[in-house]
Amino acid sequence: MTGVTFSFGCFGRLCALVTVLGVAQLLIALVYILYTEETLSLVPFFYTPLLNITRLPSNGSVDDMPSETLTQAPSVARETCPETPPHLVGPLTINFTHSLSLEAVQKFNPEVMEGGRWWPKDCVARQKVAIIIPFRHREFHLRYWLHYLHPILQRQQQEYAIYVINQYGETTFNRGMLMNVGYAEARKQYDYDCFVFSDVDIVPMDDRNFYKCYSQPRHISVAVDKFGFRLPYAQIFGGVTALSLEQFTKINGYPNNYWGWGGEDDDVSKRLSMRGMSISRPDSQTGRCRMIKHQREAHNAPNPKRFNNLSRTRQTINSDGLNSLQYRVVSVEKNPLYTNVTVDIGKP
Ligand SMILES: [Mn+2]
Repeated sequence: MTGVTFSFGCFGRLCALVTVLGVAQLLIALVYILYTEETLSLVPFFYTPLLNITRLPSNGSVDDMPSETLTQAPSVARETCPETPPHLVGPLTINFTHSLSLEAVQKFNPEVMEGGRWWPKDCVARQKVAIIIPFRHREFHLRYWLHYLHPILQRQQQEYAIYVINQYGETTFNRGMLMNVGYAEARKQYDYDCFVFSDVDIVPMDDRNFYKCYSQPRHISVAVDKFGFRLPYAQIFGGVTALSLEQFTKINGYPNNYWGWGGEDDDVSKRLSMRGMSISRPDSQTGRCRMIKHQREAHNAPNPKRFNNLSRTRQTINSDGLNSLQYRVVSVEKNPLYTNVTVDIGKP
C-alpha cells in the first residue's frame, strides 16, 4: 500500500517537473521569436507602429476622421531603396490604339493590392506617394493610364496608391477642388508624404521620369506630344505634378473657385512663387509624355472667370484652398487597381 503511494507521489512530482520545463521552454521560444530579427518574417509586424493620423487644419467634412485607415507597408526589408532603381528601362513605347479591358489590366498587375496600392518588397521606399486623378466619365482613359502607370511606378520602387476622385453629378467640372479632395481623403487613410496630381489622359514615355517629390515642387509632364514635346510657357504647372506635404500645405493647396476648364494650374504656379518656391523639372527628353486625344466634355467649358481669378491670387491664396474646402463624400470604393472616391463638391 505504502509502496504504491510512494511511486504515485514520485510520478506526480515528475509530472510537475515536466510541465514546468515545458512551460519554460515555450516562454524561451516566445522571447526568442519576439527579439531575434532573423527568425521569422512575422517579426516586422510586431515592430510596425500604427499610424499617426494628423488632423487637417480645416473645417467641415475634411476634418472627419476616417472609418478605415491603411496599415503601414509591412516590409521585411530593412534597407532603403537605392536612389536609382535597378529595373528601369528608359524610353517606352506608349500608344492608345489597342483595346483594353479592365480585367486584362488587372491580370497583368497581380501584385497590386486592393485600392490600387503597392510597395516594394525587397527594400523600403523613400517616400509614400498618393497619386490623385481628378475624374468624370473617362473610364476609357483610366484603363490606359492604369495599364501603363502601375508597371512604371513599380519599376520606380515607389510605395504608392491610386486615388481616382470622381466628381458626382453633372455640374461644371472643378479640377482644383477635386485635387484638394484627393489630398484630404488620401491623408485620412495613410501618412503620405508626397502627392502626385495627374490628369487621367497623360502617360509618361520614359520610366526615369519619377512620380515622386523633390526639394522643389515638381512638374512632371514637361514635354507632351500635343504641344510638340515642348514646354508651352515657362510657368506652366499643369498635367502631372508632384508636391510634398509641406509644399502643398504651404500654398493652401489648389484654389476651389475655378469652375470649368483652365486657370487652376496657373493659380498653383503663382502660389508656389509667392511662397518662395521654384518649379523643378526633368529634361525635355526624359520628360516626354503622351496625351490621349479627346473632345472637351460638355460640362467642362473654358472658365470665363479664370483671368479675373488669376489676377487675385495674392488675396485668395490665404482664403481659398485647403482651409475653405467643403465637400460630401458619396462613396469610397476599393477597386482592384485604384481607390474610387465619388464626391459631391456642389456647384459654382
Ligand atoms: Mn485632356
